[in-house]
Amino acid sequence: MADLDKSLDDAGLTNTSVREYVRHWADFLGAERVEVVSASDDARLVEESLASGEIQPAGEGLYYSRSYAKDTARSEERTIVATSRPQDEGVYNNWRHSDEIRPVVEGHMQGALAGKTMYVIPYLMAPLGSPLERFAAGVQLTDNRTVCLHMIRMARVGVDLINHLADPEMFVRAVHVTGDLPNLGQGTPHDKRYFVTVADERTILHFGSSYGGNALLGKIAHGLRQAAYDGWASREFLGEQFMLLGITDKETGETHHVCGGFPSASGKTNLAMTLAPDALGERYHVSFYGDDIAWLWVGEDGCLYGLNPENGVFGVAKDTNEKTNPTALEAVAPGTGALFTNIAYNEDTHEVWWEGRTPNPPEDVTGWRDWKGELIADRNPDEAGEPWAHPNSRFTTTLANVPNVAEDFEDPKGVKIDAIIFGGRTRDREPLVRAITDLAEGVYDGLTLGAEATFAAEGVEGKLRYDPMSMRPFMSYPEGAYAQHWLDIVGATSDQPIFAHVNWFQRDPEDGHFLWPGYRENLRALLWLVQLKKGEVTGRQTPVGVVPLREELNLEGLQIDDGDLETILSIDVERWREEMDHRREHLEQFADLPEEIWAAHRRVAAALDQEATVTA
Ligand code: OXD
Ligand code: MN
Repeated sequence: MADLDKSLDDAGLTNTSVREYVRHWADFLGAERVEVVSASDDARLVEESLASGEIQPAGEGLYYSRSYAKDTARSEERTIVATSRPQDEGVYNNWRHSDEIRPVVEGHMQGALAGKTMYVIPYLMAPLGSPLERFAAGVQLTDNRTVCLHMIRMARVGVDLINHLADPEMFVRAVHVTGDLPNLGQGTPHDKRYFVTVADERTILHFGSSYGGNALLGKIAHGLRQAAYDGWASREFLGEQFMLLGITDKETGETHHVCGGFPSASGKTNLAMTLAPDALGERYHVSFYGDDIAWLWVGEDGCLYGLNPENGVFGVAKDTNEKTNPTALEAVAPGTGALFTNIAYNEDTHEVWWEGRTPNPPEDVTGWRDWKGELIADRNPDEAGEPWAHPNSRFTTTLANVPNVAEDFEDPKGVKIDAIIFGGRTRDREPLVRAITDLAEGVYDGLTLGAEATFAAEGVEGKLRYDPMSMRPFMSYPEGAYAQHWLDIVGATSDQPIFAHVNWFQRDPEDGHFLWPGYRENLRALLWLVQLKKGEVTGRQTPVGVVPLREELNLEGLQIDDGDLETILSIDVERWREEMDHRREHLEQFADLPEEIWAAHRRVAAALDQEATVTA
């Protein structure tokens, strides 16, 4: 491309390593034009995207886009972690040798941008100046303008961010090509999609999708897979699919920070964005840091620190409403610049709707189209019950739009982490909260995290689908080494965070009602956990951790049945003993699991056996 240098000069891109990388790929992909994108280009890119019909207006400063119907979710089967080291193969990382897979994905990409613009998106995952800054830089190349709009909302984007890197070579090379979506054979034996992270080369090659989870390379591929690998290879940090929030006690002025992992459909975003329950709102304020990713490291003072490397929220729209997540609604209100994907859209009024937004869809269907673009009014009677929005429809909005975003959310120092929680949707066995002070038992608990399979296709109804630390789809190196890395990082702290397992989803076995009201009330369990960490309450030791005494839980203003409360604060020893066999089988898959983890498993199992004998 003759005028490439001129484009890069005009954009002020001075990092010569980045320029070389851009040149190589512009040639290889056959791009006709190259355009470097900064966040300040947003308004212009929005105008262009509206003009071309790639996005549509959805109210003042709100936008809507629809994806190709077979391209609406991450594809785990097509996602690969590649390196040149066979010993990097784990159970979940779908490892391939980079020599074998690189040519395949590059083969699909070669020449794919003929006649097209290649956008260059320099970004940082993590605020400028953080101790992990050198792992944060990346440059995404993409053929997709809507992806640029998402990236501007989800990451810190700008040429200035990569011109002055401490090591100009050290940026993630993130190449995204959408591909010819109707002709990629999605889900067939001839599937052409490949989502590859070449972790030891810090290179991401994604071909065949424009869906956020596959196409916003800063987020999952860099922020999670690559970061987890970097954190391990450098021995410096953990990159986890965790939310992060702060709880301020307005009486004492103290703030405590809680982060944690939840398998999908277990309420992570709602918890991350929660507010205090009304009855406790005068005393406590909850602040939002992040809903999806946390990077954790040990600070010079020996405490564990955490930050959210993202700059936005890519949240599931379904079931977001005033009760489940009022802050999310504010974060996508008019004027926020939010971008919706695959919800229902009214082409006359520019309104949007998704299942769960209100109990029923709009009564007057005039102008409404479903996520596939079909007019609702044209539906046959047998399609009447079909959802208007895709179940994985999304909103994309920047962190700064979240009304309770923490004042220090951009502080590069990160925040001190007081507690690490795990929680999967479980109908029985798991109490409201059980705290774990022992490091190996805490890591063991994370490794045996799971959520109940909800669809027959996913497994036996009610049986746990294990999702270690909620990282199953993002694991980039072997699980045994992952467990050891956790023991090493958290073990290097002098003031170790407390671990806990939470569950908002226990049900009455007879009538199925939820035993705990959930949503904003969940803060009560976290308040207790913070108090336990501070030694203000003692709880009751059980074989699987410390559970609250009922008088220790702050229940002010909450109506809850006594029997329900008793159940969610007790341990069903027999159900737990059944679970232990499944846990052992699950852990047995992992090579080189540290002996400390096995010892933790045996201790918990022995304590349960002991309890069973005492109560028999
Ligand atoms: C995910 C996401 O797929 O955060 O987990 O989008
Ligand atoms: Mn996620």
